[in-house]
Amino acid sequence: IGATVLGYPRIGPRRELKRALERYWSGRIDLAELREVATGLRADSWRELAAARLDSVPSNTFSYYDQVLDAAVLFDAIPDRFRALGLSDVDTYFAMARGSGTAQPLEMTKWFDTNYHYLVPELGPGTEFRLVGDKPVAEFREAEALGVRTRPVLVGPVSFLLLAKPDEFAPADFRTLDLLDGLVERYAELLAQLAEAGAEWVQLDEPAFVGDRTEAELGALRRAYDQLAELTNRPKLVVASYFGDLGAALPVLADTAVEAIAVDLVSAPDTADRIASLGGMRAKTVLAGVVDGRNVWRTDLRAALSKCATLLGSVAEVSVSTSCSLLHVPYDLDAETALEPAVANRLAFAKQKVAEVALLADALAGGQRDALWAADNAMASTGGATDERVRARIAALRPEDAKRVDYEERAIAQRAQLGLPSFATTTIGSFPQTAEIRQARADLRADRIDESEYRERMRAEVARVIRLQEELGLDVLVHGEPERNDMVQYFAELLDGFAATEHGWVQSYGSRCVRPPILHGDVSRPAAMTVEWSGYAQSLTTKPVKGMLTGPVTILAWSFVRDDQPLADTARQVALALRDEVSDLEAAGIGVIQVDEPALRELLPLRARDRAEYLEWAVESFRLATAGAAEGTQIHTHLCYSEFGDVIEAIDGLDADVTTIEAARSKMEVLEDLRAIGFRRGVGPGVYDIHSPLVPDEASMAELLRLAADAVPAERLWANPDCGLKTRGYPEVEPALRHMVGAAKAARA
Ligand code: THG
Ligand code: ZN
Repeated sequence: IGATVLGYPRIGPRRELKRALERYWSGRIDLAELREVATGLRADSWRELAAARLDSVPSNTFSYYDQVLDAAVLFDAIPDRFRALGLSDVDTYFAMARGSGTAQPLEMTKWFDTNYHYLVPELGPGTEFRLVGDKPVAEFREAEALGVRTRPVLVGPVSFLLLAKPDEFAPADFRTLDLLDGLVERYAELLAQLAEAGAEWVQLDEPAFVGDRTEAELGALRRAYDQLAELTNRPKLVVASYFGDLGAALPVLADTAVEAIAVDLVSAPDTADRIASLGGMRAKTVLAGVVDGRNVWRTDLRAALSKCATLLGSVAEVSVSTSCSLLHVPYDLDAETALEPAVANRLAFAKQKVAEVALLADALAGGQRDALWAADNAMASTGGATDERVRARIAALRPEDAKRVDYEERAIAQRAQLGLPSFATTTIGSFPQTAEIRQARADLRADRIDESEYRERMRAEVARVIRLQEELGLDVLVHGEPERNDMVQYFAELLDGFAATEHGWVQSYGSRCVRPPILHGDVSRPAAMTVEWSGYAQSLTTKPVKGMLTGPVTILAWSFVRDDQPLADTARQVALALRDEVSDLEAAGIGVIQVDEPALRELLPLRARDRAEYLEWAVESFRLATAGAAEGTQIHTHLCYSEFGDVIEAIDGLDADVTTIEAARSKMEVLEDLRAIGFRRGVGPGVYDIHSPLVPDEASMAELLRLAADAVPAERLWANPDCGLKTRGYPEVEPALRHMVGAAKAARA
């Protein structure tokens, strides 16, 4: 294979696909126009990759929404509620992704430990896979017509089943893996079609095997690839893994007759040694993932080359590759014009990483190495800028800096200070981002208004949101966060040690993108970040206003983070900056402060053996950020986007006075987990699902509160929505909050 990448971004260098999708959904363009945009983006990528001298160019890495959804539709795993809509193929596909009428969309969940979300296929004992689509074959032919011979990429059959879930009708003993044999037969059919179309190689992604797997699951992997390898009419197979080490799955795959295995040597460098000691690998090609596919740093080319070289001699062929698909990084560093040269010089986005792969493959094949050394030497420095004051402060930390006085004592001080009722009502922080707010931000960016006009508009919005909350009768108010674009980007722009990009968009799900900030040096806080807004809001009301901060783990999870020091060290620096913000908020009269950690679960290591260490620094950094608060200051935290059962002890360890958590959809199951570990502090199990446009009625929320009161004493219960209201509109939010306040009153009575 020589030089390749496991996948490429697809949203478009200027988010062309995002715009086309949203126009198609709103009826402003037709399917032909959407297809034209997609065809153009695919052609551009293939040509670019071929011109960069990759020996093998991936195809079928394009998707209109998500590659797991693509696979489900390809094999006809379409739940009846979507078939019943009677829509065209493409609109059925979008209905599965986004819902339609009363048909709830497929569940969306995090793709391993990344900020990408995939759609969860729903399968049952009655699911009969049929090869009904031709996307991989059609895209292979499309590239052939452009003169590019590609390697179609598919989610592998075993990971597909492990990423899916039983549908609502499946019996309790149904396992999605029960469907393996039927699915493998369909993959065999597809492989035959691809071979006939002229594909020399096909890549099957099996990332599920970098997590802990049972013997039965490893057995399924063995069976699937024994069957596929045995086929006579098929292309050569690469089984790709990423985001970690294959562990016990490596010898399993080594013993099958697949031709190649792709391994992530960035997150699991020791895999190279394990490969050398496995006899089964001698006849195989190894795709050595030495160029980091999910972070933005330039590769240390000398180190990468010697890593590849250690494999020479113990396997049949070594190809140079990325550690995972480049889907997780922005397109092109050259599009950035405002980055400081000292930072830009350390970076590589997708296009630059492709060039690194090609350079490494050349050097490995014994070709010119001058270019390689020149590129390496041009890197200004390998590490981030250090700030001696930050270092000294961290060195001087003592264990008691992460400890508050006992909760019971704090609760007494807070009761005296805040005097809140049981079932106290609050919101999670953000109010709807209206068209006016977005317009003001766009006007500021385009210099149509100046900074002071922008601030005036935001203050007017804060005042409006405060008046609304007073009228609704909420107990703890928020300023509504109109001034924030994104809960991580906003803080990164105000902290030293971070850089922002102009075009560095990365797909989060479907047409939605984020622009992760780049954390490149020691982090510090040049000035207060939120005090002006929270202080202004507090000046307008006698009710307590809750200050709103994003926690250290979430700031790291949703940024590109320096890789020259342990994450725990970086987290501590961010925590200290937040600690100073907490103290400034207190000085400005803010007595309730929320520090959000929605990504606490997301960064949980994929293997159980690594989890305790992660949770220790994650919890410590939260405590460091919050433990400087006075005992009368009430610290809240908010968690969402995940099921929290497996980090429940860590949530307890955060020692927040109040924890608000997504619970409406799971009928308060999280309360059982909290009760089981003897959680004794304040809890706000979200009583309404903000992801749905439906306005919940008072009775249903009162019922949820009563349910909650069976698990947690009423005086420690809060009534709140299950997440921020940023993506909703006022026509839903106002009545929903009115009903929620009514439900709390009913529960009190
Ligand atoms: N911020 C960041 N990451 C996140 C979330 C977030 N990951 C998980 C979760 N929330 C869901 N993800 C998203 C990501 C993007 C958007 C909504 C939810 C979104 N993006 C705008 C778009 O694509 O149109 C762009 C926003 C902007 O202009 O900055 O709506 O909250 N970091
Ligand atoms: Zn949330």
